[in-house]
Amino acid sequence: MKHEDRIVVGVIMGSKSDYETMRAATELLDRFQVPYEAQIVSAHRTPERLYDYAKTARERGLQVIIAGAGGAAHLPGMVASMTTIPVIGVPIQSKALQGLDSLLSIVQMPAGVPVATVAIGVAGAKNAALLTLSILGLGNEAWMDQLQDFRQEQTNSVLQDALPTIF
Ligand code: RP5
Repeated sequence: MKHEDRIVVGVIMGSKSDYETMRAATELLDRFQVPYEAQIVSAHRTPERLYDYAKTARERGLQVIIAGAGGAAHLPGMVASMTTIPVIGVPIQSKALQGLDSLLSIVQMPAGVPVATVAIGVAGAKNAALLTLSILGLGNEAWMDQLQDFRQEQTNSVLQDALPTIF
């Protein structure tokens, strides 16, 4: 099933090292056949790339941006400050503080510039992709149906789970 040809989602991350986590998002986008682009955009190491990315996102047709960053995780907030496209922030699990630093950096935005912040690590990356589907699904019934099917499969799988017998 083909929904869209043009790229509608941008997946960005502060470092190549974030990909291990962020691939959980891109794998789900692949599964739902969402056309996306993925690249490294660092708030601190490539600030001009960040500026260009955020400033051109809307005219390039992006509808959602998923931004993963760790530590002093300024990427999602800085992108959100320069575009009105929804930005979903994924806190990467940092080594020093296990991602609590990333979470607080991303979630504590000042009123006026929202970032939809998800959980730390792989769970957050997956949910960022699913939330993206929910947003895109508002304008695309086929994607919303696929998301509904995904949820049903998940429910069925849990209903079939059984615990080991305890003697
Ligand atoms: C952040 O610094 C990145 O998002 C990454 O999570 C963290 C560490 O980056 P590396 O030192 O692994 O490149 O900007």
